[in-house]
Amino acid sequence: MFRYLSLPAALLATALLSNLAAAGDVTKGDLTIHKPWARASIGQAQAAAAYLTVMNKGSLPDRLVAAEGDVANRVELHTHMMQDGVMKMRQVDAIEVAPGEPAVLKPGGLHVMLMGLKAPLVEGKSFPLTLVFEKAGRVEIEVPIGEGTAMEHNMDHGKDHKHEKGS
Ligand SMILES: [Cu+2]
Repeated sequence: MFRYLSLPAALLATALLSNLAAAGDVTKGDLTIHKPWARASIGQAQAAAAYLTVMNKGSLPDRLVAAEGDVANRVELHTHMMQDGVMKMRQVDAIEVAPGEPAVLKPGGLHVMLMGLKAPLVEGKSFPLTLVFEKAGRVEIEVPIGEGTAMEHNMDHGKDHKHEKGS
């Protein structure tokens, strides 16, 4: 049983490792910015969000204190939190990046908020963003647009292979 399962597990591990070295990752000092992405904006939407993971290989904590970019009039660090039973977004002063504890910015959680988009975010394109860390300083990244939608789609399929239809 174990041997039967071990091959797919090994393949999955290989896939995860190659994902971790994805093109577009940016490393500065002890920090690696992994898989930045933003969802394509819809119609005349004025706001959007960018997501990414920050990994810290060092021994000291760092903090993401700001994000800057020409893509929008205002770029802020946000989180989601429940308030009176309603999920709301709130600006945060900083996002901690502790050693060995990746800071994950993702839909429904921490994110880089883009308010007042200067142009729609078009799938397949990308935009530059500057992350400002307390210790590592400024890190320039390029944020692909639309990739995350496809990624989530694949993940949904991975969780449910049955595709059962109700009768
Ligand atoms: Cu927000």
